[in-house]
Amino acid sequence: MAQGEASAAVSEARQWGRLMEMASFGAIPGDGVNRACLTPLDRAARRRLIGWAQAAGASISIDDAANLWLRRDGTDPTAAPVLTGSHMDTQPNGGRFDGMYGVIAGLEALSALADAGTVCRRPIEVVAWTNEEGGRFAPGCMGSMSWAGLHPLSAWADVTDPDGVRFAGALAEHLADEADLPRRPLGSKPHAYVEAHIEQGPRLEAEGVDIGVVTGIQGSRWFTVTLSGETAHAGTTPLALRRDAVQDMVRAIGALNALMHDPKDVLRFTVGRILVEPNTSNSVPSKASFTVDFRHPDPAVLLARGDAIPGVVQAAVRDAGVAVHENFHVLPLQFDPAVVGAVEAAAAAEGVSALRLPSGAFHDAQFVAAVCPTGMIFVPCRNGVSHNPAEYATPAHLAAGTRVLTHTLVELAT
Ligand code: HGY
Ligand code: MN
Ligand code: MN
Repeated sequence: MAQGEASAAVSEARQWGRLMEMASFGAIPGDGVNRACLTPLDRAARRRLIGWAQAAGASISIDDAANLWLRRDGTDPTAAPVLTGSHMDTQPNGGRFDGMYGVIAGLEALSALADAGTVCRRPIEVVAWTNEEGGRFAPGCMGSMSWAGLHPLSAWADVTDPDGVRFAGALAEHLADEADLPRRPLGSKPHAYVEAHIEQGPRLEAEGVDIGVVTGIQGSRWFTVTLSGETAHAGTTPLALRRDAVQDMVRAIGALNALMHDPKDVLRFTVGRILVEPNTSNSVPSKASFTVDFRHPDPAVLLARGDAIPGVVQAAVRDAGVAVHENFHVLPLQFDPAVVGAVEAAAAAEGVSALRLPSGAFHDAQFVAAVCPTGMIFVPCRNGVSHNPAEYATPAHLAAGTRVLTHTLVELAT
């Protein structure tokens, strides 16, 4: 049977070697990786991926969002392709597997199909989505959201990175550097999408299970809160006369902690990035901004508590001006039952243990699901750690995930 022949051709060693080579593009101490989107490091890693893909007989293309596409033709060129993939960009203090595993697993599936001489009816495509992490340019998932027609690329043109580089400029520079690659339109209609990813949580490892059959993804909302006060001399200005942006930031975060309190510990609330101006020890801060990353699996809670954020901040602040801007908003999602079932059946056929679970992390799959039936495959990661150089998954678990992915792709491409 084609599914079994192709998955049997998956090479654990080849996949692990490619993952370790990819980790060298932006390696940081502790086995970590810092490879932001639309950078020379990102482009070097993409060129390496393209070389491997071409050796496996795939054709290459990119779209206006710089999403990178690797295609294995099928017997029916008119058939909608089956799609897999993930992202190549990392957190600034990231690991070797978040995102990259799903791209390399897709490449390994193409390599295994080539080795097995398996040609499916439908084409199979692997995509590396642009800027999933949102670490350099917020929000994340710009490549998949624009591809899905959910958000125009132009809306993010003036978003800047920490060095003040505009997204539009970085994208234009990237596309110019990759002008030799065939360009394809932004947007397409695949038959289905399946993304492989490390779990980024502890459950599979704790229960000794090989595969996560992902049922859906919780909702996420991102905000930036900016407080505008007045700078003054730290030694001469009485506190009663100050408009201290940092003191009001502390009041605002304290009030948000109260709003987001959840004794069941289901709700996720994170203040991850803080910027202060003029950021010197002896000047009263005139400006403070902080990010809010708020997540919940229940849409009612996500909407009610998220909508309350501006009012809670406004009520808590005493002296500074306040601006609250929401730049990312995605509701909880359930994946397509047929794709979830195909993943579960593939795990059984491959003889590996599996359990159904939701994803706490967001993924490009959350936006691809607006276009076609979508599902995900998780593999265990050590102690559930991710967004951390210590992120680790074993070669055997990664290969089992890729065999299940390959089996699922062939099943869907028949
Ligand atoms: O933040 C997330 O959930 C994803 O890992 N970028
Ligand atoms: Mn990821
Ligand atoms: Mn991530």
